[in-house]
Amino acid sequence: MRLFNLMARVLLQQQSIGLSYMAGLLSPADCQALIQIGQSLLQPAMVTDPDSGAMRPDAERVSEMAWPNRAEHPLLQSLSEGVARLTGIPQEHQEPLQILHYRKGGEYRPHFDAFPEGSKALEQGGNRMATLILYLNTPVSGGETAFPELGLTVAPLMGCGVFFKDLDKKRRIHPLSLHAGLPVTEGEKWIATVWMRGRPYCG
Ligand SMILES: O=C(O)CCC(=O)C(=O)O
Repeated sequence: MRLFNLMARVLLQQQSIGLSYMAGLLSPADCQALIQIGQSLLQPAMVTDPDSGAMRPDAERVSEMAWPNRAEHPLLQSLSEGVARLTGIPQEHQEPLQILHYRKGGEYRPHFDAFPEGSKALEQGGNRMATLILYLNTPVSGGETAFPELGLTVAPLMGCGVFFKDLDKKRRIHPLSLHAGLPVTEGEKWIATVWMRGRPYCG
């Protein structure tokens, strides 16, 4: 993988879902700027309903989210180009970057990012093939991203990120990609998530 910041380095890899946990992807200034963009647009977090493809609230997801328009923020444009270079997945396959804010107690319970067969959401560019979670701050405690089927937990450290594949070789939901944002036990947590589809995104 090519990293979008020359200072970045891979800290941990896990072959079965092509997971890479990387440090130094974003500078502290970029993290702060992304948080500021998010702060101005926050709304209660929702999920993509697999049946309808529309957004809806979900008790599994206790956080607030922002979906900023890439065209309005040069930083989001360069981040999107960097993500395409990093992952080797064309920029057009990316869903718009999502900024998430968890307060103390906030969490995202175990879930898959890919959609089940027959889901209406698949019409928006095929399934989610990969996820990149970027950590924009370091919570005081808690807020790790856990992969329960892999027995793996990665720390939410400012500027770090975790990339993994959501589908297996037969393009079915990869059972090992189950993941969760563990409860933030002190402080707050900010992340930016990029989901990449199998074809150009048309949501
Ligand atoms: O907050 C986290 O660490 C996980 C976020 C997540 O699972 C997602 O955005 O799909």
